[in-house]
Amino acid sequence: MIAAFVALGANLGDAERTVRLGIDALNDIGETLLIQSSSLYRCAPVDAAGPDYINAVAEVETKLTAPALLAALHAIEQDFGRERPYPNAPRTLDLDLLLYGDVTLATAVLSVPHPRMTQRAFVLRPLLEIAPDIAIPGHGLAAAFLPQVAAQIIQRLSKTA
Ligand code: PH2
Ligand code: MG
Ligand code: MG
Repeated sequence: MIAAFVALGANLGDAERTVRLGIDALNDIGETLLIQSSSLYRCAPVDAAGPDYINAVAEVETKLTAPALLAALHAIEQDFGRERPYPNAPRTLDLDLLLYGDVTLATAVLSVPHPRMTQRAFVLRPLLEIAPDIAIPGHGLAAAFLPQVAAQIIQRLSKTA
């Protein structure tokens, strides 16, 4: 089993409900177990426009390959009515694969670690809530990047599980 971390984000419709249901949906992926999930966070959009986001991070353990896990995440996004009219458009549900064990890979369809994760409070804060000592392959401790994102507006909401 590989430990993987998934970022959830939503800023259309009932985003809190969607992120909670999205976390539940991770447990329905084949050969994959939901291990833990962070609180929900309300976050100003970063490099994007539109309503505030609800963000969270979940840890899963999976027997799937990274591409197969990514395909399962995309299938869940489709179940929630995801449309992609333009890059970073507001979305019902976005599921990003942040970390897949200690694997580093960059292909046309998938890069892990997620290339922008060290620059985003909406990823780092929930990730560090559930995995305070986590290292990002090639980058060192995730916690070391918190000072660089301190100016991003983010508010912790209730615990999800
Ligand atoms: N996702 C983006 C771009 N900007 N900002 C916040 N706060 N949360 C997100 O999930 C997010 C974003 C592209 O995926
Ligand atoms: Mg994203
Ligand atoms: Mg995405």
